Amino acid sequence: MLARNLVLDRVLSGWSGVRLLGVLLLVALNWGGPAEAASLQETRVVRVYYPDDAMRNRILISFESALLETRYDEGYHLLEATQADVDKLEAAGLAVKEEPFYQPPTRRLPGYSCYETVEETFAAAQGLAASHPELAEWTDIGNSWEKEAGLGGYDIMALKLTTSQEIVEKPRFLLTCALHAREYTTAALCLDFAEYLVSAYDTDPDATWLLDHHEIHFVLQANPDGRKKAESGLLWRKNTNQTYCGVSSNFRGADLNRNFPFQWGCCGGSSGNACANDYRGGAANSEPEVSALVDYARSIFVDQKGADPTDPAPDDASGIAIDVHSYGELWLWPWGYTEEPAPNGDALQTLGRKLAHWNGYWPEQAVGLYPTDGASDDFFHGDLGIAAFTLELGTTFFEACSVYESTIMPNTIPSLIYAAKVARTPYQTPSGPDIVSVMSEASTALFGEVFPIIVEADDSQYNQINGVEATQSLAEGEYYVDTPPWSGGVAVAMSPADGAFDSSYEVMEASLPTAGLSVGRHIVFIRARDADGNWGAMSSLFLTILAPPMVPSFSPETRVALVLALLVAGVGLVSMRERSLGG
Ligand code: 0X9
Ligand code: ZN
Repeated sequence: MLARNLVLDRVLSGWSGVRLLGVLLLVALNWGGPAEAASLQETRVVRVYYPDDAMRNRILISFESALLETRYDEGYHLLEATQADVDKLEAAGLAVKEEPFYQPPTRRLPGYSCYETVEETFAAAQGLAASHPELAEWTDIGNSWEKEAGLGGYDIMALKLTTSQEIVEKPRFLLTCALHAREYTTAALCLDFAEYLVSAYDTDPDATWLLDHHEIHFVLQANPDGRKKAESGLLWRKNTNQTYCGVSSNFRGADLNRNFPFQWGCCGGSSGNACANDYRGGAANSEPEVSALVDYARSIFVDQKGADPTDPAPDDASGIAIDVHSYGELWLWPWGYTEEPAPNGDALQTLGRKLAHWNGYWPEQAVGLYPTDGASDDFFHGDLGIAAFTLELGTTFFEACSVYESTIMPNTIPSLIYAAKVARTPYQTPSGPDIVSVMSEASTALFGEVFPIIVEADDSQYNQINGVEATQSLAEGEYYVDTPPWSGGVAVAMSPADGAFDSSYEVMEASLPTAGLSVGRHIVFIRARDADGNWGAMSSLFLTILAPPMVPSFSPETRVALVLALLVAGVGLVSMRERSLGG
């Protein structure tokens, strides 16, 4: 409809004779039906301004199929609206404005060169595993619908990053990406994060201990059949299940983010219409893409929660899952199926506000966007007890590479690094302070020297645009050399640089004696505690101990020559002295 309008616009905007011809053409096209009915179907691009988030979400739900983009910063949606739509919006008291210069995104993956195709994503991940077998493993965990049906299709693949370092229990962090096919930025962000971790291992101290002490799992293309459709320029969201809505219909398939086996179809948060964009599928977990994710999640996470939704996971439960979507600039946490907060809701909110600190996204309980049932985050949290989030990246499905590369990726990777840091105890650590920078200038010390550790710690790194997070003064700081507390390391206290722990921001320092350390590279873990007793996330630095300068050693011949030279010099000096005394 939009394309046809643009063509007609161009025809109609010229010389008035052409305009008349255009009108005649329009009438001819609609011959046999009232011209007025046809004009009611005409669409144009309009801005709809919303006064608050509740109205923003209501418009999202009611006009989903007409939605082109959301301009969160400027407070309006862009809709491809009919006159009837405009009348409805204006009757609801909303300001509607023409958008005459709307440029539709070029809906072709080749125009979006920063986004890998399914094949390119798989090749990149396989390449990581081949070039870094000590860090990365690439595994087939199931089939797409088309593969299952014998129609080609794809494997569902998982990339696991960790080192073979022996740690009693490594917490797990799972990222699922591109569950909705058209959300281009999602697989790219996950792949970029994986590539960052592998390339920074052994170079960046945090990336190093994150892979030494954790398992980070990625399903980079969770809906490859659908993604293939989206790569052709279609705004495809669901999988391509041909048994739903007609074998060759472009409306076919199940919404994989409504098919998870937790409160499936419970609460009006999904559709029973097979052609709808939020069709929940024939049964809970009916889609092979979803059952691959469910089985994989159950294989890597220990179930830490009772079956009843009101059973809380223990405070010290471990594990995080982030399902990466677009768009909306949101961090969402369970529940999505009910207005009730999840039993671990306060802790999820604290972590959500912390994750939102880095990329500035809006943190809220998922139902606040609109109700959803059978969504991934409710399953990961409700079934397994892990901390689960939906991350909505950016402001449109086919996001320009310039936006992805300049904003989305650099601002969001720090959030993902933070999530990895707290995967051990995601309901506890986010309440604690962060080490925001390491100020020690050197990264080497001579054996036996004292090495000064200086860091900044801050308890208030939360995004507080949606509610206030309590913060406290700092109360304690400590460091560990090579062995962190969870592996039995020994803590050494740090002091406040200004003499007192009395503020939520402190510079902390310590003098690390190096005499007991071996020559070579060490990793120093640093953390701080607030006055409520919450220890925050670890940060780290590399410290290389250099061998002290040696006493020079000489060969026997050189030694003889040196002694002779000294003797000659000594005799010379004595005779000079005697001569001068005698004279
Ligand atoms: O509708 C969805 O599945 C998500 N939005 S999207 O534009 N990526 O399709 C939002 C899901 C929100 N609900 C939960 N996270 N439970
Ligand atoms: Zn999505």
